[in-house]
Amino acid sequence: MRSLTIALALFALTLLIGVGAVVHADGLPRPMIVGGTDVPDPNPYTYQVSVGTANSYFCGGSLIAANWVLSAAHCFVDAQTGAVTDAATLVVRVGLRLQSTATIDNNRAVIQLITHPSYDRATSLNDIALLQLATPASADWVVPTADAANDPALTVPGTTSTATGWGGLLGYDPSQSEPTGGQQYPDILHVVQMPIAASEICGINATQICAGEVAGGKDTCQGDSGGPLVVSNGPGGYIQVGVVSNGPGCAAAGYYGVYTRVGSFHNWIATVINPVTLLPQAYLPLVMR
Ligand code: 4AZ
Repeated sequence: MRSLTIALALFALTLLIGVGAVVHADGLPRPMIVGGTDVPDPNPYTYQVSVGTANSYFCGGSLIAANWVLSAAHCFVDAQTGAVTDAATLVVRVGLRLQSTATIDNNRAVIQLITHPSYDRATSLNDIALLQLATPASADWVVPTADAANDPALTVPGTTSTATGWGGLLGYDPSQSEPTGGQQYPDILHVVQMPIAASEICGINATQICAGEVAGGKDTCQGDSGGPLVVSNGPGGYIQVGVVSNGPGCAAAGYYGVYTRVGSFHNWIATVINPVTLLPQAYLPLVMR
């Protein structure tokens, strides 16, 4: 009887902790990513990585090959000076669900950081970067990426898109630089689903995507940058269509999150990851008669 009571208490506790909204000291539930939920265990978003330094994280990314991570250029380029982060200072964490359970096994050193050569700090255009890992992650964790051919059908306005990250949980208005009382960051990876919005509504460039609810409440936010925006790719699968880039405030009504359109950069990604090896040319002797 007692063991059943304990088992029930543990079950109730698991429900409280494991399901969606975290109840805070003031007794009020708070939204997550903004407006999302904790990812389940096991984590279905195996492609999600955390990008940071030895003891912190500041951005997300995705495994697009066992040893290549797709992320955002603005994660690595100083907004004032344009200086690019030294790849040697970076640590990518793979196979992570809880930041607090990260061990040395999750860590990957970065041997190459390539920010897009046309990344523009003023306009946020071409906000995309690639990181080559010193040791590969599991090939099973990789997410396929959109290309120029399939991108239009995958990103039709109204399509449900999914974003994941350990970024800020609290939305705020574009007139603010952060939520009143400060931002809160989760230990558990969060996920949110939002419709892709029409480009004309957001006033974005053709190489960007915007997503979110017109009423607000669901969005990516600071710390989610560089992370993936995916859409369904048949049963159980995903395909990455966006990289978290920027947006006015977070989850405010009438505003949308802005994502780098992955399909627009497929050729750049392909050339960086798989450079064409130029074979030495063989010339036939010119025979004069
Ligand atoms: C950022 O600064 C950022 N609401 C990321 C996403 C969004 C806004 C800002 C989208 O990293």
